[in-house]
Amino acid sequence: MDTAAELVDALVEGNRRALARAITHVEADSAIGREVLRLIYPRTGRAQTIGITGSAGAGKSTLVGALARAERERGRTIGIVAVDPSSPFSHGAILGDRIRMQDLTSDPGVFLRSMASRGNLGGLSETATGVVDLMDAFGHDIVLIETVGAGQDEVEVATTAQTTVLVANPGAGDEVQSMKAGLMEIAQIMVVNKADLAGADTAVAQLRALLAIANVGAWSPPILKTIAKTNEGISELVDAIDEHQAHTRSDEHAAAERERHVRGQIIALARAALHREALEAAETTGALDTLVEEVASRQRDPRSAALELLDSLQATWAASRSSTP
Ligand SMILES: Nc1nc2c(ncn2[C@@H]2O[C@H](COP(=O)(O)OP(=O)(O)OP(=O)(O)O)[C@@H](O)[C@H]2O)c(=O)[nH]1
Ligand SMILES: [Mg+2]
Repeated sequence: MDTAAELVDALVEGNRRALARAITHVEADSAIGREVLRLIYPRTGRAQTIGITGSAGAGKSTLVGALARAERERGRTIGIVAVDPSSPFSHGAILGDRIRMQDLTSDPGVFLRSMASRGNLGGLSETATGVVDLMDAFGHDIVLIETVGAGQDEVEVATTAQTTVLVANPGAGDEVQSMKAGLMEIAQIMVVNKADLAGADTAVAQLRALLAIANVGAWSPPILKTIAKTNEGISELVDAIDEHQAHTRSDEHAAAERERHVRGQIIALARAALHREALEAAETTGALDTLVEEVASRQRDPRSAALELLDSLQATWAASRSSTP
């Protein structure tokens, strides 16, 4: 399994070692990893891809674990991608996730992979989207992606899934209030988790009010209450996900949904690539250093320096892209 083609052959046969290896290549952004992604893309699109996003501690991992168990009960296989927040608590979070998902990791129908968002210079979307494609091509029925909806990057990762589930909590009134209508528009399903705590119905009502002014399309997002810790509402959540998936695949909406999904992916990947390539080029050409001096000495304003940087990097980008097939 040393060439991309060999890895792909083994992976689509359901070889877990090949999947693990391919993921490692994609994370390293190696030439083999890129080739694998190119080769497997035509074999993707079968899995339900589901993004789970929301603020830190909302219960996303608990929900992912509960969802995974419920999906297993329905006889479906699952790939899980957990994007670890780059917070000081990240090690604790990963450890917590391991414990919450321990029983799942011994199940051959489940493949779990955590990845760090820290140190991923604009590469998080690229890596996570690639790993989702690998899990899809491997033959998983469901691919779950957990990200903290903190930064643009994380939100984008979640929204490159076909179905995005936004997780909120009761009592977090301010949080719900501050959820801009824009954030509502990325979600196809809203969940108020920790519904065992006071204020769940208020949170639902607040979300409903926000939804009323949000610009949603043909699909009207349901708002569900869950207690992930005790599996309450999970079966309803699986049903809602299935309904949205049926909607995205229905004759009437499939073309528009596919376009929405792919458009989100292309924009996320372009933004990530732009970010990464710009920073790399700025480092290697020294263009940034010159501008830093000019701005620091007030010979130039930062905004025009940023535009100048983009201009000067265009040629470098074109050259670097044409040299990597
Ligand atoms: N009361 C209550 N607590 C819950 C529920 N679901 C999860 N929790 C608790 O909330 C805490 C955070 O849960 P996680 O699943 O780690 O949350 P998370 O959103 O994945 O957290 P990060 O990945 O660190 O952002 C844990 O102590 C869970 O036991 C619930 O339905 N009710
Ligand atoms: Mg988590």
